[in-house]
Amino acid sequence: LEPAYSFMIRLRLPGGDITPQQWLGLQPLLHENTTGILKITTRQTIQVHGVVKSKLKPTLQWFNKYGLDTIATCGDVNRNVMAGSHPATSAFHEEVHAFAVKISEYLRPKTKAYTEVWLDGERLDENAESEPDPLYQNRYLPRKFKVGIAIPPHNEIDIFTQDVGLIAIEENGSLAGFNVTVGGGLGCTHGNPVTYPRLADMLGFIKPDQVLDTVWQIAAVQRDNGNRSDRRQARVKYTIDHMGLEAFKADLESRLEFTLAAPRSFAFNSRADYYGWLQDHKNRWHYTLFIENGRVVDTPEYRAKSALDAIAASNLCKFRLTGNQNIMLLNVAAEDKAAIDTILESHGIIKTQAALMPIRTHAIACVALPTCPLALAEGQRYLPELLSKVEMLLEKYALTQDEISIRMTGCPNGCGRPYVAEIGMVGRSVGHYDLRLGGDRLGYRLNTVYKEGLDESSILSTLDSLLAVYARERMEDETFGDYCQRQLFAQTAR
Ligand code: SRM
Ligand code: SF4
Repeated sequence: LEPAYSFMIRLRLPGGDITPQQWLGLQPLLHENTTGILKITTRQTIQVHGVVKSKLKPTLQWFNKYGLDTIATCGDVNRNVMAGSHPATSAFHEEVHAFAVKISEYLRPKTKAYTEVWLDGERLDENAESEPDPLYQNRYLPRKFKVGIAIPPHNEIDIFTQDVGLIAIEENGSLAGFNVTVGGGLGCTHGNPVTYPRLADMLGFIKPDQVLDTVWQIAAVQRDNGNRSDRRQARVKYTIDHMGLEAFKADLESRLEFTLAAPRSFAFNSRADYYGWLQDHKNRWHYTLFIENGRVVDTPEYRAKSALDAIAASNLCKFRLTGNQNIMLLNVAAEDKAAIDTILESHGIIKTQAALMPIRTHAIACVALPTCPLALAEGQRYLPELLSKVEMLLEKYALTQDEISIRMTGCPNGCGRPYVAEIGMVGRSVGHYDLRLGGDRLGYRLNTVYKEGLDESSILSTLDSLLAVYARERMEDETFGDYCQRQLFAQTAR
């Protein structure tokens, strides 16, 4: 006998793409081997929980049958590569989005252990030397490593929170290259000031054919310089703060056959998903479906899971997961829109989604309790309920259409990226959160702790007072985050 271990499993889905066939293929497995709930994560992939040890191997074999794997979705390696999801953001969206798969493959650990252990692949000779891996060698990276690609003007992936960010730059209607950012990261520990959330620095500009080398070599700089004795100081952000940005860049350029050019100009104008139908430059249609905190479930009014299963069965579109934990129905031909609309309508999606306030559809919460072993407080199980009370405050002050970004995590690790929200709530203990305010709407600025360890009534009374004055005194087009920054923190920042 041994303890009843059960596992969370995450798929590798660079850029969030999953085919309808793969989606359908996962469904019987969900019921047989997991808690039955498919969870869309903040890095555009899928997690399942509750896989008991004896079901691990059959589950991974099942994934393999549908061309899916879980390689490098956890551990000190390059994680799921994110990329702005909406094709309507740019005429060269597809060209840029494709880099997610290329980077994921290029930085994927080359070991065949996955095949050997889980897929009954050919066993390695016991006496063989360890498998060579040019990037991870025999030691992997000091810590997890995250790469994201933003396609302006949309910053859905929160580019400045990624270890490595690539911002696509358009010039004369085509892709000129990418601005490269380094050193974003959010995790920290309560009471440990040497850990902190940090926004990335701008490193320079590269051409499209320099992307793979650049990202690979940044990982190599981190491999060789990152802190291997203290995991709390091991992310790229600390390596940069320790070495200095110039030294980090010099080390990188000494490994490349080119130097980085000066960064080019760009601007973001949105970060939340564009819900409903939107047409792209090729006249294809795309529908974004709201999935609260990424949990794909049916409720009586909003039968999202059944709708998605029916749409997958119709095979009229592709599926793409977004960095805001939602799902897109991609590449719908004009003549197929009506069929999809019928499914969406009959499952309550269109009507219910249209009635939701933007504060809810733009919110993010991490998994937290009961499955996350690091959770100090609730996340996705609680935010929807709290939001109903915040919505009453918005009604009181005629702010129901304000697109305030609110994010909650059950601990300071930052899985729901709460440090770049206008209202961030970070769990301290059961029922208590640090209330962080003053982030901007687009992800350019970190928020600041306003009050520590608040319970629900204190969160609501604090927001009540602030929203009352915001509604009355805000400047034209001023967002709640900018208002809080100006009123609450401008003095301390000076
Ligand atoms: Fe995360 C650890 C869930 C995105 C920072 N994260 C965890 C673990 C695996 C807990 C653990 O180590 O045992 C959580 C699993 C909970 C569960 O029960 O499923 C967990 N993280 C998640 C997800 C599922 C949150 C969600 O609700 O969507 C996201 C999965 C992403 C994916 O598909 O790969 C998730 N995690 C993030 C992000 C956001 C992002 O990547 O854009 C961050 C902040 C950005 C960053 O990395 O700095 C994040 N997770 C962490 C950290 C803190 C890392 C640090 O530098 O300190 C940990 C703890 C750790 O690594 O020691 C962690
Ligand atoms: Fe768990 Fe903390 Fe991440 Fe939430 S933020 S999923 S509580 S590690």
